[in-house]
Amino acid sequence: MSGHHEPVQLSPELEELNRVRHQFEGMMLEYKFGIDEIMTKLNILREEFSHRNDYSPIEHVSCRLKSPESILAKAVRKGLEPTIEQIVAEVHDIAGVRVTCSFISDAYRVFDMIAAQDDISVLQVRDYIAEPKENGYQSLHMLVEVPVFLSERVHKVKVEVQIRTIAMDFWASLEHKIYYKYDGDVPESLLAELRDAAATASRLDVTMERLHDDVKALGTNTDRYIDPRRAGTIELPDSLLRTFWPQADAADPVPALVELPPPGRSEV
Ligand code: 0O2
Repeated sequence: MSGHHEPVQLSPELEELNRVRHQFEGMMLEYKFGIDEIMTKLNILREEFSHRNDYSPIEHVSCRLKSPESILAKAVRKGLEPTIEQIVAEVHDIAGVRVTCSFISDAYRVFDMIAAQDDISVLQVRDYIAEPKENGYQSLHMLVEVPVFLSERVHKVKVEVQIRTIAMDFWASLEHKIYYKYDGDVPESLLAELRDAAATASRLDVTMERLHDDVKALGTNTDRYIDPRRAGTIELPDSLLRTFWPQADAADPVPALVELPPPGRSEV
């Protein structure tokens, strides 16, 4: 028996199918690289804020690559020719990164930090926070282009970054589920409730931001976390200790009647 196999002769149709598959997979890989670049940038910002022990405007970051089925569905919806070139040119949210922030001002802060990076070009901005959609949807969308350094060329990849508050994200996730559950044909009563809920979420965002600003103005640090490795060396301000010791506020605090053990002996 010989170890050599005759090369398998594929039908022209199968060969074409393989060629398109390879091209499509290559395209998806490039979008994945684009996501990787943006995720790295956001994670660097987040870690830098956490290192400074500062308040971070970034609460959470997630990403998704649109599935081939959804890409095709969008291409059909937009009346595109089913070619990779058309898809790349016209479907802008194949690579998606979502940033969740606590407050509306943080969303704009994150936007500015991304837009200010030298290697990023902002291609399009849709500010659904300033101008919510009819259904109540709020979010700040920026379509950016980021260079990806491949072995033989630099490829610029489009990534849609959606920046929103926790309340906006909560609303959008539920609305998205409902929309798909009803296959886009959501009953009017439910749509009205969703609009109401969006208005409530928006009011919550405004109130939370105002409260946060008020607390900031008091100079109270509400954003400090303790690294468990430093638990033994936590700085305990007197004012904080006094709240655990009500007598300390009394005019004549009760002296501690504890007999100290002689030096060198420790009791368990
Ligand atoms: P999925 O499943 O999240 O991927 P464009 O082709 O970019 O000119 P498009 O796609 O309407 O027009 O752009 P837009 O408005 O920037 O929306 C892109 C994405 O934003 C959507 O992608 C959603 O993720 C989100 N989005 C926009 N409007 C709504 C909305 O009313 N409700 C919710 N929940 N999300 C919204 P996909 O492909 O629609 O969905």
